[in-house]
Amino acid sequence: MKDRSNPPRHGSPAKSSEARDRLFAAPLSKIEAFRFDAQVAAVFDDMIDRSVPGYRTIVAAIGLLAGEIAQPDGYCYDLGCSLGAASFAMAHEITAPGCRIIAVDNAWPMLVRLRERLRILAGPTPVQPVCADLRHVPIRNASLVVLNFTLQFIPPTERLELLQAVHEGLRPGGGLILSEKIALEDPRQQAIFTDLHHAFKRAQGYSELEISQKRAALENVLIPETLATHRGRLKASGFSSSEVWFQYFNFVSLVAFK
Ligand code: GEK
Repeated sequence: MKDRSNPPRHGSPAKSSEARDRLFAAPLSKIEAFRFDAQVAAVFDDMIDRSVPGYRTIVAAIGLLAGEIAQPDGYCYDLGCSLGAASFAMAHEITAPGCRIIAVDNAWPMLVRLRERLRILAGPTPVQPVCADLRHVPIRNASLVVLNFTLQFIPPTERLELLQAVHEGLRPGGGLILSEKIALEDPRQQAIFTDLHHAFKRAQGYSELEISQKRAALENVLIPETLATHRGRLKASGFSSSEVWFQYFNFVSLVAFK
């Protein structure tokens, strides 16, 4: 058990320094499929904070979970790291000696900004940015793997193979943190949770137009699955246990152990 006497530190810069997400504010004649390009990277902190209920809480808790789970001289992988929020949270909370965080994303504009942040926000555990498709990154000697709202962007037919590779690369007792937007089994619940998520976004200052255009852009790009599907796949990948540690409407985070 680690010493908790130090005050918590969070891996994101102050909210006031962020650019405001207005990417879907004006009417678009054609809605292109959503891509993690330079425009998105420039407003990403604000976009994810105002779109994913509980995002900051999840990121801070990933740091705490990493403090518990990371083993000495092991790697921690942050797959689909974007601007590195989870990596920075882990870097500040891991006390096990000799750890290294491998922060992977295939969006170059995200990695460029992450590298800039590393100069200011680096924590005691080193973070190594890697620009690559996470499906081609070998996972080895890992004590923790984080997929924080990333698996949902991988085609469903490739998800089992990816989780099997993650399981294979984990040391005994290693953990996976999996956060996802989920689909609900019951159509009524699906409708209610969708409405609640949109109400959350309206409360964050997004207009109806922004909400509907972003939703259309994410269609067939972000593919949610039910909690039962995720848990079944974790089991099929070899994980001995999985638990939900966070849920806010249709946004869930699980921790699974090898
Ligand atoms: C956070 N985890 O702030 N290979 C590598 N990266 C990928 C791939 C892939 N095949 N597919 C998508 N990505 C972050 C938030 S965002 C979630 C994760 C969201 C990357 C993509 O470029 C993007 O940066 C990230 O996964 C998803 O804790 O925007 O809802």
